[in-house]
Amino acid sequence: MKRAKRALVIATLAVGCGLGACQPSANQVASAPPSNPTPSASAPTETTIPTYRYRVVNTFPHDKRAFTQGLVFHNGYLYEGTGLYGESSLRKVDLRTGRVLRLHRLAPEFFGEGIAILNDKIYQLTWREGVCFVYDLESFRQITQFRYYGEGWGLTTDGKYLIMSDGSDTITFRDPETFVEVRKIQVRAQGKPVELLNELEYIEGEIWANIWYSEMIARIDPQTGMVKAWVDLEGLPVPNRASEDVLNGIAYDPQSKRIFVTGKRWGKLFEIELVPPEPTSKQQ
Ligand SMILES: [Ca+2]
Repeated sequence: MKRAKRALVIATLAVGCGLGACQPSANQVASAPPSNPTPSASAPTETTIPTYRYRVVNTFPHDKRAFTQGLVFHNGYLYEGTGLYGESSLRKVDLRTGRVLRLHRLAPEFFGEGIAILNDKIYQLTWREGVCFVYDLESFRQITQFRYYGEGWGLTTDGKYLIMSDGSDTITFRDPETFVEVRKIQVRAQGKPVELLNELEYIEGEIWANIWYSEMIARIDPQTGMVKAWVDLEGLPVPNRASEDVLNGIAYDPQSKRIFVTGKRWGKLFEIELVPPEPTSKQQ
């Protein structure tokens, strides 16, 4: 279950401190970009990575039972993949009402993960089952499935390749016809690995990635893997939020340039606009 992942991240933060500075809790991870530790005399003098904040433009209802693992906006509708064994699903959702318009339930032995839409097909990863399901966009009928090695976390597309995360600092590009790996990038912020990359979205030539168990989104250069900017989403007004109900859903409407975010079992989905950092202010 995902609780195992939580134990893993706490262990990583407590022991490995692999994200830059040792962070004892998820909240504290959220309060500071993991790769923007306080500069010290010995720190390399690299350009500081800017941290964007946000403004909520619209708020929409979201199914509190949806353990969101993948989110896409396509031709006027939201598509969502949800997780947990026995509860995983693929959904077509009306943005305004949150109503589920089409639903496909995964067999109980599959834990659904990220989704992407490419060439009128929906791709859906599974966490530890090593299977990517491929469905017809309109009918949700399964067309085929692919096998892969390792875990499946986030999925998106640049219009040519499928782009996949697995919880590490690695993102792989895959051929949508075969799911064969074409290339991979290692995600780095100021030279340090950025791990726990989760739900993905390709936005205007960048890969956006939720950092699991934090409120941070990394904006990644798809060629080099370098983090170009952070988006700090701490403080989104999510009612009745439990500890596992983490930020985990980014969708983008390229027609209207709208950005949507939500999380696991959040009762709300937010349309946000970015607020750039003050040019003269010190980074948080
Ligand atoms: Ca997404």
